[in-house]
Amino acid sequence: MDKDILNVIDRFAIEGTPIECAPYGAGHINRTFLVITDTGHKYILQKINDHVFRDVAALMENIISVTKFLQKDSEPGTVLRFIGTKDGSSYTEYNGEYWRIMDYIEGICFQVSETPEDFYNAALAFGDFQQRLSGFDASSLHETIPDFHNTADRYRKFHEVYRADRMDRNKTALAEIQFALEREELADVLTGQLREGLLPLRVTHNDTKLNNVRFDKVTRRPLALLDLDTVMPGLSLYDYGDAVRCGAATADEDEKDLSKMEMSLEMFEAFTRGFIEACPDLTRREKEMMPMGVKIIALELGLRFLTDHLDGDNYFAIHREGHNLDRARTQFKLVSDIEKKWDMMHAIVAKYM
Ligand code: GN1
Ligand code: MG
Repeated sequence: MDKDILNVIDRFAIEGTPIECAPYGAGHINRTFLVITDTGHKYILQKINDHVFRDVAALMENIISVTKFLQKDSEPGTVLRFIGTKDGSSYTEYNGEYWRIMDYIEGICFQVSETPEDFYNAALAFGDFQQRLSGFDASSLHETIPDFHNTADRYRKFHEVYRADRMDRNKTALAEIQFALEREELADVLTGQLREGLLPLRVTHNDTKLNNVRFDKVTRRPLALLDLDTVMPGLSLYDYGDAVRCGAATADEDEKDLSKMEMSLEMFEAFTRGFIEACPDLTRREKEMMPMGVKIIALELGLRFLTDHLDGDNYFAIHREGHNLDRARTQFKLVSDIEKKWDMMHAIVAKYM
């Protein structure tokens, strides 16, 4: 095992001595390892990406206060539990890098939903998270990534990168740039309604991908939500929209064969039903805007991938040339399919109003 990593682990009050430490998971942002100790305990060790999360102390404060709040009336093992350092901090700085450790939660994650039933169960988990945090003071949270789901601001950054064309890559993505520009008027649809008080500000998870839900291997019921890094004040539609964008999609986020990428209405319905059921707090307007939530989040993520491609891949880790462009294309294909199925999506939501 790497000596520096052992030194880092040694600072935390874990049980046993580490005997194994291996890269783990499919995240794009932090570096994640599974650590096993001689007493059989399993932990997740993460190096926090402080390029993305500029204020690590604020990030950890958010996570600790939300997990403590949720732990109050939860079964053990259903809310992330962070292991403090021996001197009582929730993270440690080592050679200018930031590290934290949490309990490993046994179970499985899905990259793509296998059945509508699984996806309905995921919706119950995300809806329940939303519902339970309606009693939490959103204003006490730090905005760890300012303007994270502010689509208009994502467009502003896109225009900046596109105008500069520093990497000379605009020419590789003309159709995608056109696609994004044609839909720019959508950018402020949800944030505008928030400003006017038509949509409520809530505590949101902000990264509600299916693979951030831990499921029980046997019962396939949701156990816990993972990756609370982006817990911030936000809109329920961002959480709902991102979950559907990811879990109702029929292909992986970086699928190159665009014909495989569609939005499954069956999955859309399963998630919508579960989310509305688990979160009775949702207002009529929030429900009416559900299809818009999915569309805007898919558009926004496609735009983020596209911007990162044009800018030289500084944000999302890539594993092949053009990876972020492929990801952008796949999201935009999903947006097109949502546009085709627009009326059907509204008809489905109406069934559960
Ligand atoms: C990033 O690293 P991961 O997979 O948890 C990103 C999300 C994107 C997602 C797309 C902090 O999440 O916003 O939806 O990639 N997280 C951050 O796969 O930017
Ligand atoms: Mg994640």
